[in-house]
This record gives sequence, C-alpha cells and structure tokens, in this order.
Amino acid sequence: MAATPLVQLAKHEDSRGRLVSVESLRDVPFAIARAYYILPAESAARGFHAHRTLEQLMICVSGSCRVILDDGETRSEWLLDRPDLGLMLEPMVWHEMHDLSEGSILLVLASARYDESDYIRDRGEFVREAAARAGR
Ligand code: T46
Repeated sequence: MAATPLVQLAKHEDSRGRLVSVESLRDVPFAIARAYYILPAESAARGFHAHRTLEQLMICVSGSCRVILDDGETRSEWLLDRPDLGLMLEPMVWHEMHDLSEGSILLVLASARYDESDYIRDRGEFVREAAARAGR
C-alpha cells in the first residue's frame, strides 16, 4: 500500500461556494473510465471486497465515512469527512466502508468499466491471492 492513500484535491472557494476538481492522470494516477456514486442507507457497511486490477479514488462529497483498508498484511483506517479529500483504493486492497453518516454521498472514480470478474468478494480467497502475489 502507498504511504498515504489520501489525496488532497484542488478546491476553489469564493462567495458563491466551493468547487472541487479532479483531473485524470494528474490528481489520480490513472485515466478515469467510470464514475459512480453511492447513497448509502444510514450505518449500513459496504464494500468487503478487493479488486484484482481496478484503481479507484473515493471521495465522500457529503457527510462522512470510515474506511478500512487491508492489503493482507497491514490494516489501516481512514476518515473521509471533507469533499476535497480523496482516498485511493489500489488493486488487491480489501476495503470496507463503515459508519456512513445520514445523507452521505460517496463518489468513486474508477480506472475501468464495471467488471464483476475483477472483484474478490470472498475474504479467504483474497488472503490466499494476496499472499501468493507477495510470495508469502
Ligand atoms: C467498490 C466500492 C468502493 C454495477 O452494475 N455497476 C457499477 O459500476 C458498480 C460499481 C456496481 N454495480 C452493481 C453490482 C452490484 O449488483 O451494483 C450493485 C452493488 O455493488 P456492490 O455490492 O459492489 O457495492 P459496494 O458499495 O459494496 O461496492 C462499490 C463498488 O462496487 C466497488 O467496486 O470498490 O463501492
């Protein structure tokens, strides 16, 4: 996992409000192929999977959310509570989203189109694949 998965995004603030921008291959290290957003049911945890190749940036554009990242060896926890803060979700990192506040919105920018075969949704399978890739 990178030293910090957090990405500070450019924000432009004036009397009319705030505008936050994200540029492909500049603010994120991949070409953006897809965007989706999640309007979670309050306190319902989501995620619980890893991607084999997909790179993503997650932004909590409204509200807050606690995200757990786990590469099979190291587990870390991150709070997303600002619309100008992104969290990189790298390939082969198990991720879980918890404590989604009421009315929160998660925007995710992804490096590829939706492909269910890129998901590892079984925790045991993830641990085995991560260990094999790391030569453990
Ligand atoms: C991720 C985390 C952060 C589609 O049909 N197209 C899409 O682009 C996406 C993202 C999902 N779906 C379908 C697949 C499922 O039937 O939407 C349904 C819900 O997806 P899922 O249960 O994977 O939702 P989350 O919130 O657990 O995970 C999502 C993304 O799927 C995943 O890639 O990294 O957000």
